Amino acid sequence: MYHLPELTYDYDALEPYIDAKTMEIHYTKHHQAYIDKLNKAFEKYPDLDLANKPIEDLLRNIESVPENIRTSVRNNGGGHANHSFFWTILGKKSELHAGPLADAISRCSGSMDEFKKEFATAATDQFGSGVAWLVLKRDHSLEVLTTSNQDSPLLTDKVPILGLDVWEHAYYLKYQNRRPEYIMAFWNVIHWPTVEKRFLEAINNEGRIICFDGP
Ligand code: MN3
Repeated sequence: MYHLPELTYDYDALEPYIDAKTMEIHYTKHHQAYIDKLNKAFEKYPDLDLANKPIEDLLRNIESVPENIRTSVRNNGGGHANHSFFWTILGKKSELHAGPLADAISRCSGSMDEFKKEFATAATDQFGSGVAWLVLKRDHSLEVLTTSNQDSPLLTDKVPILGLDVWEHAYYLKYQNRRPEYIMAFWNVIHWPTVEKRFLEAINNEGRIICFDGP
């Protein structure tokens, strides 16, 4: 059985940028619903013991999941993985200090400000529900992209470094239709030490970073 991961901060910790009510509903209702549906799908294949495998592994190897529940694992498993990731990169305002990630972002996007613009544009332009990402690709390039619905970058062998949920359920209570305001607020609640840790793990603490325009 999959379960909700523990939140390491209170629902109101991200106020005023992300309000407590949204956090509570998002975590206890939306995220829980993905988990419930995923567990339900796994019940069809008790012998495969899918619920004891890391969701990241199932998404990376989605073709290994029985076809009958593959769409459910893609959607609900993606929802579980994406939300579990999202909670960890949020926190009280922090700065990205000089270091490997700051260097890579500056080199690949031109500057931190250019990166923020690129990310915000992608998040704003995502049509309908989805998630905006900074990912590390297998060739060690960094890329800003969006996925639709609850598709995980892991489905296409990309490692999430930073992500922003742009489903309306993530912002509608406070921002209604003003998604760009929510995206601007996001920069105030990123826990950069965790983002940098994700990045360093993804490059095995030593990998060379190239930019998608070439190094
Ligand atoms: Mn969500």
